[in-house]
Amino acid sequence: MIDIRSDTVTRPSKGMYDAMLKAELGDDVFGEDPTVNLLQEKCAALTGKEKALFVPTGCMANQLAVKSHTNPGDEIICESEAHIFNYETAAPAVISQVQIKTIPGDYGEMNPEDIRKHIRTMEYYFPKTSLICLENTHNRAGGTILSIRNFKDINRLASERGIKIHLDGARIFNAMTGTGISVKEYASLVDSISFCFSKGLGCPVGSVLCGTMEFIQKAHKWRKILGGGMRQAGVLAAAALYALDNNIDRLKDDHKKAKFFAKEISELDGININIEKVHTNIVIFSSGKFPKNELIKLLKNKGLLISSGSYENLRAVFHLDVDMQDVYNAVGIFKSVFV
Ligand code: TLP
Repeated sequence: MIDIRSDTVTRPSKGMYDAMLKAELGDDVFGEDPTVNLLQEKCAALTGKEKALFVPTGCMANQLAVKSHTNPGDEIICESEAHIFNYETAAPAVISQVQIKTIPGDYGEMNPEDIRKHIRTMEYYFPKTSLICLENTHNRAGGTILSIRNFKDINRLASERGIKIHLDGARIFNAMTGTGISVKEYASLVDSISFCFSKGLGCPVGSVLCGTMEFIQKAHKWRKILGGGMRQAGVLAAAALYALDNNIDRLKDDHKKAKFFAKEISELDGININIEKVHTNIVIFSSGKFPKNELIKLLKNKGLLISSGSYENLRAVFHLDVDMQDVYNAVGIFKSVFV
């Protein structure tokens, strides 16, 4: 089976397993796991933030950020297709008791003027706008990269209005690979940033949240409240350290696979895809020829797993466990279904 449902489906490589086996461990709830501590120091340095916190999932990282930046009754601004709004089971309402104002973007990018219009004024009956959340790369928009100009404009607006910015950088290394802009530069334009080890970087588990000392102290407490205190988590942090050293440079190969795949399937009858917007490892498309669930089934019967994207869209995601031969085979399977 060729599995391009997500870049979350990868298994640890031999080198990663070896690193996990060799990890020095301690109890991280006591702050005594040397491998977790090293990973957190590295991530803080990498993002230029004061401190970092290792967490089990990208969802937890995002939700700790929302919780630590806001008070109950606040409003936060997200792009309409953001992961935080669509795929995190209304956690901002449940955990942080905030409401979300969504703003439709252009391939994930919110227009700063639209944001400006939606920042609440001081009337007592309005909620307080306390946080803007960005997502780079943007998953549901198709792994698109937000422009650095957009970051700068939103950063200027947020600073003028005393609003914090959190960046869901689950795939920030894909953005860096696509643009050459460092993670540190992206991070310098936001108050907090999270990223995932369990996506393109190929780890089995793990994400990290970075920000100021004070912010991470709050997030640390909330991680414990949510039951996310992990003990000998160095076994997972070792995988993450291995990934930082070995699996970033190769992301460019995943982008090549995605572009090749997108170009090939764009030529099939009824496939609707904007190949200009395939910036990284995700390909979003729709099919006029088959209803989405039928196409998923037809491809699965021939040995190819793809996932459902938003609305009528389908999604293919390229990662380190599919090689170029798998991509040729995936294209072949598509062609055989679309004859
Ligand atoms: N994304 C998953 C699904 O939840 C859709 C995927 O297969 O792409 N932020 C972004 C931008 C994400 O894409 C994801 C996961 C997360 C956060 C959450 O990460 P986890 O799954 O570790 O909680």
